[in-house]
Amino acid sequence: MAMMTVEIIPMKQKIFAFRCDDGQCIPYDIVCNKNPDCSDESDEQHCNINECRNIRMNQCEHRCIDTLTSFRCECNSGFQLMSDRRACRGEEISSHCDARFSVYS
Ligand SMILES: [Ca+2]
Ligand SMILES: [Ca+2]
Repeated sequence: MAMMTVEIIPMKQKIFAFRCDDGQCIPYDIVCNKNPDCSDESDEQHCNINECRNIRMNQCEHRCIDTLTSFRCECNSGFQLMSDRRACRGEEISSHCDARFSVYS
């Protein structure tokens, strides 16, 4: 008889789903498991590459978040990611000042 398994499914399986290039959604934990689960096999492409280690690959202006098959850029608080998914724009904090360059006379 089948046991109820709902209670022991790790939270991440409920939250994260991977969208294949063809639009199909699969659980995140079968991405990059060396078995093609997307009909177009897009879940097994670009696996195990940390684009965030190479600034030339990610070109994120602020922060880079490595994901299994790709990566994404994030911006520091107060900044918004631009439509190129790389650059960040936002309000400069006007009081920002580096104390090392202060001049006392
Ligand atoms: Ca897979
Ligand atoms: Ca990656």
